[in-house]
Amino acid sequence: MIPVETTFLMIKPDGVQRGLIGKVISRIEEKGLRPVAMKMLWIDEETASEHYAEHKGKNFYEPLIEYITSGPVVTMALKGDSAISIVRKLVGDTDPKEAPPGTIRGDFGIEISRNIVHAADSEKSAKRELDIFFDEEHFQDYSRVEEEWIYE
Ligand code: FUP
Repeated sequence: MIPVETTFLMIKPDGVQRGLIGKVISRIEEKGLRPVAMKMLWIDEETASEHYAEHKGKNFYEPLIEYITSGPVVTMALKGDSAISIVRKLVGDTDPKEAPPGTIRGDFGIEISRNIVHAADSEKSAKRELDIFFDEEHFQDYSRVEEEWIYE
């Protein structure tokens, strides 16, 4: 059976400011993943600290919170076969210097503290992060006509 998953992706403030929203979404769509929820918002400190709770106390935590709350972001839920690992591969390594060309961070970024996008790294974090940013009513239940040509 195909392991259909829903993952969480965020275009961070630098991605929005640099006009990369369309390019990031294009890569997701072209790969064949289905956006099932999408929202633009300006994250407050409380939500930022919940989202990045695992990094609290680390030396990059304060600048990270400042960065993620510095402007609007675009959040989305993406559904498809193995969506979590596929999106992590499309996004590339955390440090854009290490991320290979062809990945979002590899093509558009240089510094780790300005790495354009966030993507959930496991089933557990996908669920946790989707719960932070979306309610049940935000998810759209549909399929794309081309899916019968993407999946066998
Ligand atoms: P990722 O899952 O790829 O977003 O990476 P992490 O959860 O490990 O880190 C979250 C964010 O913290 C990264 F997107 C960038 C920032 N970070 C730094 O600024 N410096 C570091 O040394 C590690 C992470």
